Amino acid sequence: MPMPHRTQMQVIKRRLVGKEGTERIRELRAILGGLPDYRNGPYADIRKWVNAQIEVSRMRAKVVHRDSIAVRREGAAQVALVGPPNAGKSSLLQALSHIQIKTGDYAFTTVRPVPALTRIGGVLVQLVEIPGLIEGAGDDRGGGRALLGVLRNADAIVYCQEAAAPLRVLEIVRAEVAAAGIAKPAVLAATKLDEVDLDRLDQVRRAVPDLDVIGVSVLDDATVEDLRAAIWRLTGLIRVWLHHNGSTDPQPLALPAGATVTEVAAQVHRELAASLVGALVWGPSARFAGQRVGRTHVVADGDTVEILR
Ligand SMILES: Nc1nc2c(ncn2[C@@H]2O[C@H](COP(=O)(O)OP(=O)(O)O)[C@@H](O)[C@H]2O)c(=O)[nH]1
Ligand SMILES: [Mg+2]
Repeated sequence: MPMPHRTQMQVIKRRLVGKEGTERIRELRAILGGLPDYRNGPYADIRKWVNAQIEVSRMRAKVVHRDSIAVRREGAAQVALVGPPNAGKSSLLQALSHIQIKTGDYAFTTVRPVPALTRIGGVLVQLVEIPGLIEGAGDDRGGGRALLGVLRNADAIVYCQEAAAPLRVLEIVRAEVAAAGIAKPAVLAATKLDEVDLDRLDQVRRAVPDLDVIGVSVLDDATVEDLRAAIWRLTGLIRVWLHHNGSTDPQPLALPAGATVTEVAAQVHRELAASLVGALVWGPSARFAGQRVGRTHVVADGDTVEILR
């Protein structure tokens, strides 16, 4: 004869078959409500098991939620475009990366992060538009917490705000990011520059002294290129060209500032980093063209390097 608590366990498991996510959690809570409240013995164990199941289901629900919004990293760095709806983020993404994105005049046109690759000085950098990060994001208003999660993974932030808009709007967004404990290198893109007088940019600069302010209009290519250059500075990366078999690669490698010749080799191939004995260097970090250096030589932006092994 089966013990009653064992039967109970079978009944519980049957009730859970095919139930996922919130439905499963709801069922588990109902089961919990129907269990006798014994502190010890088999029923206490069942209670413990049900509670653990609720915890696991909750965690799964969270993970699924996060994954569905996570952005797969591509390129040498990931830079997030953050700002209120209608600030011109999608338009900038489009202007910087030549991709086709739907833009609109109304709030919340974009509801999910939109990634796009752009080439800056020969290096691929991933831009991610964070849709309307607004007041209360930390309390998960408008799915804000998942968006903050995307921001947490980024290497740098471009705050976007209409040059004409009151700066209070930017303060709200920055406060939200700071409250989430996110501190990244950042600039402010003062957007739709074509809609304001030139002295407005000076006003913005005075009001936001702690951020580099770049005035930009998608109607003015030169300002878009200014922003592109500012984004590159934000990444903190340097570019090194690889010379091998008598020619130099057309595309540079991107490395963190302070990288050594060994790290250059590692980016080409892990084994190359192990087998290299030194390098020949042309450019800013070399005392003379073609200087022979050791494994620990620190390269500089604009160097050309030939690995020796
Ligand atoms: N005049 C002008 N309008 C712009 C500029 N950038 C974006 N817009 C317009 O502003 C509106 C909102 O732009 P959008 O890129 O969707 O903003 P998002 O919500 O921040 O992504 C659209 O109607 C755009 O055409 C700009 O540089 N100048
Ligand atoms: Mg948008």
